[in-house]
Amino acid sequence: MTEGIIVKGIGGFYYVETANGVYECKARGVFRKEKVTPLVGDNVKISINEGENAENTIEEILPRSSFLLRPPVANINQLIIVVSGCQPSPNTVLTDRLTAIAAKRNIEPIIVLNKSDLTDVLDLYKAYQSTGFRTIVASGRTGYGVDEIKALLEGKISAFTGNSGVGKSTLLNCIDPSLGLATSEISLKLGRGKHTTRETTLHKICGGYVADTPGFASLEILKNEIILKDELQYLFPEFEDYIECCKFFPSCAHINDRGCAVRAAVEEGEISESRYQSYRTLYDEVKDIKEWELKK
Ligand SMILES: Nc1nc2c(ncn2[C@@H]2O[C@H](COP(=O)(O)OP(=O)(O)OP(=O)(O)O)[C@@H](O)[C@H]2O)c(=O)[nH]1
Ligand SMILES: [Mg+2]
Ligand SMILES: [Zn+2]
Repeated sequence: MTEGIIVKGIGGFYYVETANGVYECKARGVFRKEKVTPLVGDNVKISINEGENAENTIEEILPRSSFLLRPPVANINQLIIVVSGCQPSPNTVLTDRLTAIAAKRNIEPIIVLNKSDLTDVLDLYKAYQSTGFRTIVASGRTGYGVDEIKALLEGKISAFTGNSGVGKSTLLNCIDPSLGLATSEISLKLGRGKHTTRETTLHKICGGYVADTPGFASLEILKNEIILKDELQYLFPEFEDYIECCKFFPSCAHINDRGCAVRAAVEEGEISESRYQSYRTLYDEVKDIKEWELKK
């Protein structure tokens, strides 16, 4: 058996990169029965069958260090969340949902504020800088900030994510022009991208692996990653210094004013108002989910 990494999956076929090249494979039927879907980024064992019409098979998926359902990738160390200052306008709730999911899965979120040539991204920069997440101002048009992104890729497996049209593929083309990824103008009338990238593909560049992924639709709701209400606060790292100072700790949900240190920090500008509003939106979504409802 040969070991490799899944770099692409399309219509039931998986493309597995091995030391001897890329093999087109099918997954063993047993994965479907066990409800396991091979993911881009999975390390797998495959059997190679020579000859015409012979099929190569993924026999085993090796243990994952992490995985995400949206974007669908396994074993990434970094989630590079691309936000555009305008066209399409930034969606802070989506961004903050992604940072929370990444934090929960022990994946480092990195915020890239793109299209800085079109608009001032200073307010966004301040909001994310104060979270402690690495925040990079960039432009896929001028190349600004691209070296800073490039420097983070070596030795890592990263995935670019964000709304359709924010410029993920454009930035990747700037990082490595030989990728030649398809990009397209956003629809100015609707103010959103055209879903140009259709599948998740892992590229070996800059001494690491980087996945380009299909963008989210602007109104798409990402609810398939379940977070419990008590853990949500800990997925906002900038809340950490305040949580235990709340008068009703540990039962303060940071929604009501009474003696809440997190709310006081928002009032004083120590915590970004927009991050706090995202926390409230997410809290509203998860407050009725019970631990026993969590699917493994
Ligand atoms: N002005 C400006 N335009 C940009 C920038 N980055 C990307 N664009 C443009 O934005 C449009 C969308 O870029 P894509 O790279 O296709 O966006 P994407 O995030 O890959 O979109 P999907 O594949 O649909 O998810 C293209 O017309 C790009 O030229 C930027 O920094 N500045
Ligand atoms: Mg794209
Ligand atoms: Zn509180």
